[in-house]
Amino acid sequence: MSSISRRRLMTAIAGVAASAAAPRFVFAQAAPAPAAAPAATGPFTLPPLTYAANALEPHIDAKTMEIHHDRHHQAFITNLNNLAKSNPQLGSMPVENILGNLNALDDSIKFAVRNNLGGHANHTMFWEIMGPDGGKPEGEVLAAIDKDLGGLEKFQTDFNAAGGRQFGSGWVFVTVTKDGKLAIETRPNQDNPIMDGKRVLMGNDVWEHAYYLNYQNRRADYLKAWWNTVNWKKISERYAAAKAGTLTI
Ligand code: MN3
Repeated sequence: MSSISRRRLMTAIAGVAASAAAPRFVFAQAAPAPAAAPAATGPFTLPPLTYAANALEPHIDAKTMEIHHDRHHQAFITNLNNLAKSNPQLGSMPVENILGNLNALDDSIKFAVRNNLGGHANHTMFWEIMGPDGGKPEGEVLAAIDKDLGGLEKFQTDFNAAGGRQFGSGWVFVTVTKDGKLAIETRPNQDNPIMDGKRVLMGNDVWEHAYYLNYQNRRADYLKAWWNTVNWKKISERYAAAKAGTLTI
């Protein structure tokens, strides 16, 4: 084979390879972008959802889940990684230890850590205690709901009412003691009962971004529908961890 014909052959092969690769390139471009916010490197990472974004439909729509997880939660992660650049201790301490002792932080970062690490802890818990096919409360958790919160129906009514009363942005939680005692508590903004030395069994996000696309101003409807997304198996695990003293965030 002459060098010229060899070159032609190689050019032809390269052309075939390029055209064969082209659809894959287009496909890769068409794939959903991972996260809207740029992925800053650092000690904090966004925990992936363990279920599809549309898995909680029709109660929480896929678009709300994507924006909430990929943008809102990612923004806390990005901010924390930026804070950790000048305050590396933030990335090496357990989250619950930092949140439980915010006053130990320098005044220059206290407010930012409270909001962003609080937001990270709240949303990490939130994704974890939701999921498709979440079952029903049973065993020790149900016994505690009966004993401390007046039974499942009263608990859900009271929890929804507390979430509805939370003015502006915030969360409604169920706290759990080491003895397994439950209580409904609300917090504004991204505050978390960990900041008061407590532990959270479960909680619902009542910021408008959690429901506005689908429910607009109807927070009460969102609070009611949200129960269909609760993963009771995971909540039972958290309850057992709380009693064992191993529940973190
Ligand atoms: Mn939120």
